[in-house]
Amino acid sequence: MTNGFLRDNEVAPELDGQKQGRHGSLPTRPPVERAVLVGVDTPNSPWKIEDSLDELEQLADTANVAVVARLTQKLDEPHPRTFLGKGKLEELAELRRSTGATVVLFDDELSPSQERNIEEQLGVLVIDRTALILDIFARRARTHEGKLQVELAQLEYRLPRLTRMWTHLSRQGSAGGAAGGGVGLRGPGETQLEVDRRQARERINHIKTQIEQVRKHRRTSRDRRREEGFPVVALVGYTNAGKSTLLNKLSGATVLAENKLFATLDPTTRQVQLPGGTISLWTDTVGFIQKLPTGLVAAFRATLEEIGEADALVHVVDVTHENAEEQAATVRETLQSLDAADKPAIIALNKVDRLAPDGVAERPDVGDINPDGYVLISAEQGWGMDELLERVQKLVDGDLKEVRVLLPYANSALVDMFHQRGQVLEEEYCEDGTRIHGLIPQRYYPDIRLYLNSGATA
Ligand SMILES: Nc1nc2c(ncn2[C@@H]2O[C@H](COP(=O)(O)OP(=O)(O)OP(=O)(O)O)[C@@H](O)[C@H]2O)c(=O)[nH]1
Ligand SMILES: [Mg+2]
Repeated sequence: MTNGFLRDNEVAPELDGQKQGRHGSLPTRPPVERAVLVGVDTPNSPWKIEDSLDELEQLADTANVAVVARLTQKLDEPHPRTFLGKGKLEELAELRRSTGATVVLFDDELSPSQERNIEEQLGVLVIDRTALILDIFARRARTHEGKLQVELAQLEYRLPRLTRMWTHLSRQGSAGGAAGGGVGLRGPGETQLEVDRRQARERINHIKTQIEQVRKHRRTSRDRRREEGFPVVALVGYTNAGKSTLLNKLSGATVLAENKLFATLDPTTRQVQLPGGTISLWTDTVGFIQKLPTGLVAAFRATLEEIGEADALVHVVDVTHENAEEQAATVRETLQSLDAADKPAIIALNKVDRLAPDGVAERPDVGDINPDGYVLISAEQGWGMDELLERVQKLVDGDLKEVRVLLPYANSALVDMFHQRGQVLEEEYCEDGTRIHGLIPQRYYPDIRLYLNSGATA
């Protein structure tokens, strides 16, 4: 199914389909791979190594891989050839043997040659964080666009690594995954390798063209939404923060929400009515994660354009997570890389139902992305929803603008709007309509522009 590194295609397709259910959740089945996790602790990494490995373990769990051991090394910088130091690599080989692990997961992206060197020494499959995330993405993608994006990212990731894959496959064929045999077998595979490279490049170009088409289509539907004047709110945040749960609560949607990383991959948009009566469109998007390689962010650019086009952002933070601050920082950085850091934004501190009664006072400093306020919410319990929506309404309404208008009686809805959403300072009923002097939110300015009456006083 995933065309991935990890053996998930051992499940019969009909069983797989059955268990996916209507939300497309992943079937739970016994893990087929056993992994050792490996992390390098460098001075400039913002996360504690154990926290980062905890997250890697969650990723492994999501990919249905059981973790049997961990290994870390403190280094000023990773070793250019083998990522770990020589002694540590030997220790890893021993640990791998004694635990019977079938795969070794590295917490950072490895260069193709590092991967090859480590694999040669260990004799088992070596997977880095990027490949693991790609594997999960491949399982999660449901829409045509999502699948295209994942396939493109996978192909681009694999192209420089094709030699290594061939070595691995040859080994599997000859010695059942045991070390040895790789070097000798590389010769006959060489021509095939060239063919594969060319095919991969052709496929990459083909997918790029297709993605461009989907993108155009998306742009058209976004333009239409814009013409219809619905403000667009994008839910952003770290994976597992509760974005989908929030969208479900607010809109009655049934987006898959579960305690797994990257539950959401394809964006979903639903209508949410704001307190002032405005219909807004909320888009739930892929969650962010630390060490998400720039290549992968780029692959999701089309999807993330939804964020770029949004009128306002709601940054959902799992305030109960030990690394809430680090997670929020990652989200800020990712938004910066998407040029979306100065959009009007509200920070929704979620899962407050899990905090001890006095826990709110200890809430972590999650910084801000141009914040227009913090709201404490529980998406699951529905707490804080009114306040959140009230703030979003203010955000999409924009600043107040002073105007003098003469609104025709035939257009009484505009008078109502003025009273509900703006502030009426003076009002007078005249022969040809209602004269109003007052303040209205920026957002409604286009509606009344026709009736501006600059000279006369109300
Ligand atoms: N206790 C509690 N749990 C919550 C709350 N909101 C979400 N959760 C749980 O947190 C987990 C993740 O929720 P999701 O809504 O899937 O998170 P997400 O941000 O959409 O995650 P991705 O799609 O993976 O990026 C689920 O198990 C939810 O039930 C909340 O307010 N309180
Ligand atoms: Mg989600």
